[in-house]
Amino acid sequence: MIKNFFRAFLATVFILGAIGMNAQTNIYVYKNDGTANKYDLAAIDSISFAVPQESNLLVNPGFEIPDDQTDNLPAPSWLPVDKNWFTTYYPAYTTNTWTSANRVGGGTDGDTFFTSGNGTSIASVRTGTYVGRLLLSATSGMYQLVNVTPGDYQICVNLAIAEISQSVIKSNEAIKILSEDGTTTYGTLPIPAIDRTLMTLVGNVTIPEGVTRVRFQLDQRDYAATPNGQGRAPLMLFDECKFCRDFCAGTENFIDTSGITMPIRKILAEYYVDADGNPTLYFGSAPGTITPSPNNTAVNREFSYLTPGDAFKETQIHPDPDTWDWSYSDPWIQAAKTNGQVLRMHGPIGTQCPP
Ligand SMILES: [Ca+2]
Repeated sequence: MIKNFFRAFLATVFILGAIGMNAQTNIYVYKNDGTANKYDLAAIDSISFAVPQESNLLVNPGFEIPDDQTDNLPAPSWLPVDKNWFTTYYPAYTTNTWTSANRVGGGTDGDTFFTSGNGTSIASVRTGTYVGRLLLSATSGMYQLVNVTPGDYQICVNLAIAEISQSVIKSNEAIKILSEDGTTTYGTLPIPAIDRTLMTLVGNVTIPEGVTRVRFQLDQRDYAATPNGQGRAPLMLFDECKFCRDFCAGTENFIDTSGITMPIRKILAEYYVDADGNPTLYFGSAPGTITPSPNNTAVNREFSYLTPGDAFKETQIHPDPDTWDWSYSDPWIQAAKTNGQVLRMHGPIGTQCPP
């Protein structure tokens, strides 16, 4: 009896000891890159593969509550960036070497932005009726104040840049997470200098201890006093901005711009082939030049299929009953071989050689 009790006592002690030794307050997720994430068990509510509802901290993130299209009344929740912020945040513009970084120029429209609902340049970026718009040739910006707790946040912004022909997209503009007064930078998301392309920018920022409020800011600078107007700001359009704790769910619904620069022939080769790799769709160009142009790099980059305009017609190849002339057609054959293209000959009978 005592023996059994003693055994039970020992077993109990052992179990308690094991629990005591192994009691953990953290859980670790090991990733295949060799790193691991640590989570506090007390802070975990549940673990799931389901994508959680995002909690976008921005109000009016798609600018669907518009302003009054004037310079004076910002859209609800979005505030204009005062022009003095630019000259405080960036070193003053002192020379006309407009290519140097971190300058800010004239900016007579320093605090203007407005929402816009029309114009062909925004058709591809707009969701809903309106987008936020930073003016062409204006130093301008908009921001929201967001209550935060220290930790990791994600930024997601739909962005389109237009009117580059009248301006220069600076390579050092960025979406910013700043202190409430705009003087401290917690994180930036660089804006690529790409014209007329819908971009979805995604980035992360860590809010440090002690910070309870930040400003989520979209801005750009115009360098008015530059040679030949080279420093003019383009038109920037924003829509569906997100600022979320940890990460923004639903980013899979953003349009992925990574493939937009893919040449058409590469898209066809990747997505329009049968099981044996044979093309199921041909998409090409009909160059009007009589001989292939070595400088026609856009055609060769984009198209795997060509129909030369006149080089294979009877007027070139067989201009009279005794003459055969391959001087125009042979270079096309050679160029097509060099560039890996299929040629569809337009001829030999055409409108230039009626019977
Ligand atoms: Ca919108």
